[in-house]
Amino acid sequence: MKGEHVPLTGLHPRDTRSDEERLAAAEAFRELMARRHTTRDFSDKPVPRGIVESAIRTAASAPSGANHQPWHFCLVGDAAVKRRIRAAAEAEERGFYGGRAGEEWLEALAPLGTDASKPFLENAPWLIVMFAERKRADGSKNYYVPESCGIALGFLIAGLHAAGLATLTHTPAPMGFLSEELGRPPNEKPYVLLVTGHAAEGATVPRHALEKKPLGDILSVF
Ligand code: IYR
Repeated sequence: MKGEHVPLTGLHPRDTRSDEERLAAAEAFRELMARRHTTRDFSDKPVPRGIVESAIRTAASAPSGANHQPWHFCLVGDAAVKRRIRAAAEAEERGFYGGRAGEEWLEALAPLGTDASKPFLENAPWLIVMFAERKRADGSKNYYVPESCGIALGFLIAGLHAAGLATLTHTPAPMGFLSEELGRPPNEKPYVLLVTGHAAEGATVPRHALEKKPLGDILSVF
């Protein structure tokens, strides 16, 4: 049975802007997002929790399969918890860089210059650990979980970037230690560890990361 419907009160469909204004708005947003760069050089300058919570609310507004919102966010600012997360992540990463990754993967990572050392897990003021809810707490199904979480993560990164904060999408593999450290239930799987805070003075990014494919390479219009 179809549930109750209410009028659409968002921007649409009464947005009266011209197509020129729409293009200008799309371009302004594109330019804002084009200035986002993943960084691994974080300052330890504190960031008020409210700013990060606002971006998490943006993430939580994302579309999701059957609107089940199959995610949970753990916001970690506590130094001792960050220290334990760093130690566990670096232990996994030493295994990864020490052989588990395989040659092809390590070659792909070479331009980024990453290694098993993850000081930002302690320096940055906030770690946001996003969990994907594979099933609901009562055992019932969720739908399109990775897709839903990916969209929400995109919103989260955009929200933090709009607030002038840098982010690093970190996925130590495997990430099971995060469930343990943060006491999350078995129906949730760690999805990503997003590091956020101010970029350090003199932060750098790999030139390789600035090379985005031109539209002609990624778009086919029919
Ligand atoms: N998780 C590792 C390896 C890594 C993998 C990919 I794919 C990257 O784009 C970057 C890093 C690490 O965080 O170092």
